[in-house]
Amino acid sequence: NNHNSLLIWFTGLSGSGKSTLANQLEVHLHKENLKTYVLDGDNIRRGLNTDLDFTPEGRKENLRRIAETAKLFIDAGVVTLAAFISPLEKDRNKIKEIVGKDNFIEVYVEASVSACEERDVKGLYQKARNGEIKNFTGISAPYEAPTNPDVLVNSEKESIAECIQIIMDKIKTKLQL
Ligand code: GGZ
Repeated sequence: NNHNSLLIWFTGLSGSGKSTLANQLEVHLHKENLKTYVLDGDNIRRGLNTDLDFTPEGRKENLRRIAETAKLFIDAGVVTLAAFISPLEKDRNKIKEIVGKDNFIEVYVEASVSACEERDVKGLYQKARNGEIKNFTGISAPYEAPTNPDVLVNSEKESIAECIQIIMDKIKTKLQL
């Protein structure tokens, strides 16, 4: 396929730092003259996937469509960064199947529920505790941590800069930069 393209898939709880890392990584990738695009809840769940909810079926279809979309971006030669909770192992396996293992890096952004809840940037954890939001990952819906991710970063223990460094090393190896 296109040897300068790749899907970097971030999985982790709401508020773990997936989108922050994806957005900062773009800057580093641009310095390597790579074309990039970030797919996240803001541009996908509000557009293509507005019809989908957070039930297990809704998430499964959300992630399937994202994987198919990412595949097109990869075909177009774009380093694609996808930041979605993607809580279930079987759904993540399906993504790898759709995109193909060769073009794929799975990054697990580890952070405990208590740390994410303490940050609660959007107030969603509080709403989940109140019962205003149902099926909330980490509170009332499961998160299955990846057992063998390509990259593991811990946003509680490591700074953003350290996480970026770890992920960039992996990308550079994969793209032979
Ligand atoms: C989890 C939810 C929920 C529920 C709304 N559970 O921190 P955010 O706000 O910006 O990111 C979360 C986003 C998760 O959507 P994903 O497409 O990444 O999820 S999945 O991969 O599981 O399909 C959160 C917000 O949507 N949000 N309701 N019930 N997160």
